[in-house]
Amino acid sequence: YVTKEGQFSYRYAIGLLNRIWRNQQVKVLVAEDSTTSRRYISDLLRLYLFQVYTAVDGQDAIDILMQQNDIKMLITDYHMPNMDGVTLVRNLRNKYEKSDLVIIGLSGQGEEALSAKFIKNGANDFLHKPFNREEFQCRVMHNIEAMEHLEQARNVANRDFLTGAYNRRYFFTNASCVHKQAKTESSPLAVAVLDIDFFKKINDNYGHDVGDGVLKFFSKALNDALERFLVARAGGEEFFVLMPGLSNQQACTLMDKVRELISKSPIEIGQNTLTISFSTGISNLYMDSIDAQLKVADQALYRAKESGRNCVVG
Ligand code: GH3
Ligand code: MG
Ligand code: MG
Ligand code: MG
Ligand code: MG
Repeated sequence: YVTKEGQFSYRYAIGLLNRIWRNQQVKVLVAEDSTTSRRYISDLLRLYLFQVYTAVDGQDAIDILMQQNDIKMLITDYHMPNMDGVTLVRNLRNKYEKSDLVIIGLSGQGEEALSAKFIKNGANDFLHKPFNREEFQCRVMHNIEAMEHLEQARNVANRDFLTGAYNRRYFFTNASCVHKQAKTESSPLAVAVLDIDFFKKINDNYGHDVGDGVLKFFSKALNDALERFLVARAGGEEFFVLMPGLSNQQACTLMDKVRELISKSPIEIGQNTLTISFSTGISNLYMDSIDAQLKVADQALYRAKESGRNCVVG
């Protein structure tokens, strides 16, 4: 990679290639009413392999963001009919954090005050038009990288390393908010504690790696079956599920379907094919805290184990 100034940087080139390779997964939306500008910006982004979407004004941008829920970056002009760029940013920040959607505002020559306005209303960055190609690319890459670093940090803090499921910390932070809200609204909130049956035997018979594989399978199966709800690995082979809006009976019915589905799914790990079962305890009581509610669910789980496992007790 040779820069315009003729300098060669091996590290920079490798970093850039890596970045471009990963850009293929990144969706970027360009909101710009001028056809020429829109095409120019889109072409620059496509050169770096981004998946590009375009909008002609603020409202159009909002509609596209709703349809494509995994757009990572928005590059928006200021002057647009119906809704200007700054209003768009202000509206979007009610829904998206800076680390969920990167927004870069574009302001024209002699409109320096606009950049500040963009930032104050929640944009991550801004560019003055007409911009230098290299500056544009550097800003875009830099902002995408910054977002990915934040995402990584968030995952390390909130997710379990082995299964990728939410961890205990994330569960309690979320569950206590949901619990408080359910109490104020007097709406039902079911909590389930799940524990794989005779998991120790799987480790003993097949080895720890297969045990790990089973945990990954279990975590994915739960998340797929219960995608509306928060599933977290509480520790070891124990998981929590938070089900706002469900009564005890509804939660038992749902968890029993999941129990049946998982206990009938063959798990293939290396040369081995095995099946597992799990027991579930559910509680749906207005207790003082989520901890108190989990304690009751845990007692129900104990009864499920006592009564022969592979069942739901609520
Ligand atoms: P029960 O039906 O009563 O729940 O029996 P169990 O064997 O599932 O329960 P027990 O608590 O006796 O054993 C749990 C085992 O889970 C013991 C521990 O070594 C294993 N374990 C905990 N975390 C991990 C892990 O991350 N990976 C693997 N492979 N095993 C784990
Ligand atoms: Mg314009
Ligand atoms: Mg146990
Ligand atoms: Mg167990
Ligand atoms: Mg256990």
